[in-house]
Amino acid sequence: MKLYFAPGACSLAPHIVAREAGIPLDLVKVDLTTHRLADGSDYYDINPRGYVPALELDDHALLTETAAVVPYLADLRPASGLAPPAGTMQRVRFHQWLTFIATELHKGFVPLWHPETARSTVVAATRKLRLRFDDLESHLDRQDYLLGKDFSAADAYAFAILSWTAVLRIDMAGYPAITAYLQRIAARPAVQAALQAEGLLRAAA
Ligand SMILES: N[C@@H](CCC(=O)N[C@@H](CS)C(=O)NCC(=O)O)C(=O)O
Repeated sequence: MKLYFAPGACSLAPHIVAREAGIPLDLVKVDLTTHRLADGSDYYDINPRGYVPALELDDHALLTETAAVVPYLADLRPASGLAPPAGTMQRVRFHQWLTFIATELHKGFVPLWHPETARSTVVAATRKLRLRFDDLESHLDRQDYLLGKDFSAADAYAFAILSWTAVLRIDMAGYPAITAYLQRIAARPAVQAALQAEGLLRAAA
């Protein structure tokens, strides 16, 4: 399987899940400015939508949409416990979180990435994100992970997206539970390995 990714993008979520589940992946880096691969080939020829993540299966089928790719990978290794079994209420909660992350957090950040976004739009988008952070903060104040005491694939997605607060220098001082949550996830060996592979860890001095 091949994962088309960009360092620190939402593709970090399936990357972490694959490492947590012990699924080997070929990582293929996409330059999201030029939409080209390292060998110069046009990424639009692989994924006409132009975005990452895209997961190419061994039969060359292409899967996109983080909220679909993440559970797909988790379900390949049920014993990993990264996704609750189908038909359970926890599974419903799992999809509820994946959708919340995709639509309320992931897409909520989009205006903040573009330098040309009007100041008023940045203010409105940040205000909306903070409302979502407030909600998440009270949830994570009561439990270590989104689904309870155990890490799941939804946490990998939340980690990838919430890590953007550091890159965008969003003040998280009012969110100690979210901050501790991100630190807890960052400390996981599989997460460290994914960050290392994406070139996101500073080399030790
Ligand atoms: N609907 C897609 C959106 C993925 C997405 O927004 N990817 C961003 C990086 S986090 C991207 O590749 N942007 C570049 C582009 O759209 O050309 C998903 O949920 O996976």
